[in-house]
Amino acid sequence: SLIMGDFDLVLKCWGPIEADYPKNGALVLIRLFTDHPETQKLFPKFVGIAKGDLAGNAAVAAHGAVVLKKLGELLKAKGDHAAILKPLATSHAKEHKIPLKNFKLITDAVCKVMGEKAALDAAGQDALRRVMGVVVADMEKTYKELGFVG
Ligand code: CLN
Repeated sequence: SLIMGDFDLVLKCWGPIEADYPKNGALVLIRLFTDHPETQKLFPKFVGIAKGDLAGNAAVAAHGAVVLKKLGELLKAKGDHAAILKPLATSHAKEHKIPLKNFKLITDAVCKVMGEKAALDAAGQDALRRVMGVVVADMEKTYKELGFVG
């Protein structure tokens, strides 16, 4: 299907990302916090970190690695991701209280970092946006079941 080709297009460029999850994860979070400063406030553990200190912060790199590792699992599941996505949607709705629109913002940050560090071209970035569109639509079902208005 079209979406299956999309997963493959992104996975083709995943190697350089996977090779250093902490470094690339930090780049994604720093890009997100730079482009959309309000998103940094969604992380209680990152609120106090000054812009200039983000790059050298071990906790930022550690969390960036956690995010990219989970994104890698999602991509490799190629849409068969209910078992991965349900707990992720549940924690982000109930514990972290994250409105869904923020997943679009981090998708843009991943596109930029993959473009720069993994040669994900414009078609690949469009594929990643479609993939994340499916992911977020599936998360929305869980958000609604939980009564969280993302
Ligand atoms: Fe997230 C924690 C994966 C986007 C805010 N996030 C986690 C954990 C992940 C994870 C695994 C730890 C386990 C858990 O709580 O569940 N997050 C992802 C993935 C994406 C993602 C994959 C999208 C690609 N997360 C987001 C944002 C949102 C956010 C939409 C704000 C901006 S980007 N996530 C959190 C917060 C935590 C968290 C606040 C808890 C961090 C902590 O205090 O340890």
